[in-house]
Amino acid sequence: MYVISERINGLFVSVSKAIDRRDSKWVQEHALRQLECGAQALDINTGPGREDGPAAMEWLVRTVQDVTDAPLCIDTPGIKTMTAGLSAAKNKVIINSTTAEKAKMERLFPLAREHDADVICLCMDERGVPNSADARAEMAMLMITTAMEHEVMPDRLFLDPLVLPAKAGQDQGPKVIGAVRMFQTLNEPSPRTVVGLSNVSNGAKERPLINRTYLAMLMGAGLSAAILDPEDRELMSTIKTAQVLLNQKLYADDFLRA
Ligand code: THG
Repeated sequence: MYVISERINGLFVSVSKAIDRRDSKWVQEHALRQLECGAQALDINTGPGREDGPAAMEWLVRTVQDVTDAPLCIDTPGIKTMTAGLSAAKNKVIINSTTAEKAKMERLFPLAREHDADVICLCMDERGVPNSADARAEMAMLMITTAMEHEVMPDRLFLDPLVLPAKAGQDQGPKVIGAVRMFQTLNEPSPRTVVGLSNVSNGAKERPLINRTYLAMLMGAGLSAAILDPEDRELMSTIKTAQVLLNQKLYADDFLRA
């Protein structure tokens, strides 16, 4: 299970304020703490509605890179902000994300080639999010074939079925799990899969419980990566436990500490 920390994200007010005052120390301490908690990569997102998006992204990428060589998952829908982040990056990068919109793919796959980046392919287009596992798999296949036309091979992709809040549409929960299963049949070897886990509990009570329960289910369906909060200790324990139960890690009586 590849753990990408969700918490360098301007959605969080404390992060947004740290970006505003260009507080390197605050950002660096948080990045290091997330890595100590077990994150293997960091999602980097300057947050919504910023006029200084590209400049803020460039600063954020440089600031984080000054203290770690961990891969950065550059998270923005804006092409200018994405380009600024990629140009500043010297660490390994993951483009987060392209959608199945033709115009986005035509811009982002060439950028991935230019910067030797992996790409998250989000199941969404101008008509919105597909409403079934099948429709998500069909859209994922379109992104795989379009990537290949741009010489971005399937092993550079992460397919994201797009997790939606359970509170807004409970029927989407099993559809996303089904999509994760289907994605793995779309190529040989199986393409990697990723989700933004915390979306599922948006607006709900008991957020950590919902997040860790859903992650265990998704791992059972073969999920390979997740953007999540590594500072949630019970969530990280759930990952280790699921890895033991899925025979991905060796059992020992003290597997949680090991
Ligand atoms: N797929 C991909 N990338 C993504 C997502 C995805 N990036 C963004 C998001 N979804 C994953 N990251 C988050 C980060 C924060 C929250 C949810 C998902 C979150 N934040 C609190 C909120 O909005 O209520 C912030 C509240 C606070 O300030 O504490 O829930 O699906 N590829």
